[in-house]
Amino acid sequence: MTSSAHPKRQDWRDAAIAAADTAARFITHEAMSHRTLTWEEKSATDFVSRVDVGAEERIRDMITMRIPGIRMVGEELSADAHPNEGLVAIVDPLDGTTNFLHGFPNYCVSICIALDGVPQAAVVHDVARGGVLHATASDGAFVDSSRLRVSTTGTPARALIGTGIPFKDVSHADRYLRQLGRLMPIISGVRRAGSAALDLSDVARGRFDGFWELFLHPWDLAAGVLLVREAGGRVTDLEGRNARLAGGPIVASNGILHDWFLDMLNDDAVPAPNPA
Ligand code: 2AM
Ligand code: CA
Repeated sequence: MTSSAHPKRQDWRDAAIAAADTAARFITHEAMSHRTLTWEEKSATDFVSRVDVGAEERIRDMITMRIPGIRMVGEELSADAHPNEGLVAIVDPLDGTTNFLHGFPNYCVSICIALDGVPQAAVVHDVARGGVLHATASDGAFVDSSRLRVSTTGTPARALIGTGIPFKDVSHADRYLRQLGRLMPIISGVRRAGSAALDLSDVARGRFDGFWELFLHPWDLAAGVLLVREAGGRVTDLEGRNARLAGGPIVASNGILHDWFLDMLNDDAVPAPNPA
């Protein structure tokens, strides 16, 4: 156990798995009537429904009952709470709301338990397709009971890269399109599936060799960061510093491709030679 791993982390993981399961059951039930849901606008392209809120209420009730003294940092009910102080549950009750509202089967529940800014336990429950990904600090990452490992791809031409296209703050669009333009001709493919937590999960399970997005909130990234690290990958900002729970730009990879990936994403850097 490293100094950053807390002895209670497995209890916290079990509480997070149970809370995510409760929320997933609720979301699955509500998915049958997704066409009649009211879309409320958080901004012109960012929506929320009573399903997001109902799922977060269920998670909050279970987590605070099972982990006394914990604070919630939740996308819908406590988004302004600070993710870096004390014992917190960083929660996206429905990551991929736009997908959910369209009946596109790529959405999940994401919960990270962190202590003083260090992730201790993480769960990403893949609601539409099934599967519970979980990790505890220093003990590895798993899907159900199978160990997760990042990919071993070291050749950019074979890399499948996930991304999030800016959808709210389009001031990032030019920078993003330059990044995409440099990567597109030399990698195997780019995918934008609409749930950052599932994108990071796909890096952890070796389906994606990398993932980047220019702005993410704490609840989009917290659980996925621990999954990728515990599966042997790397998660940083665009400068290569460890990704922070407070949010911002994010670059995740299998580790082997990371320095090359950072070079490709930075405007002023000369792309490194092919690492293969
Ligand atoms: P959400 O569904 O929890 O809001 C990063 O792309 C994140 O942005 C996604 O995980 C998703 O989280 C959120 N998001 C909100 N609106 C979006 C949109 N119109 N397209 C893509 N992602 C969106
Ligand atoms: Ca959400």
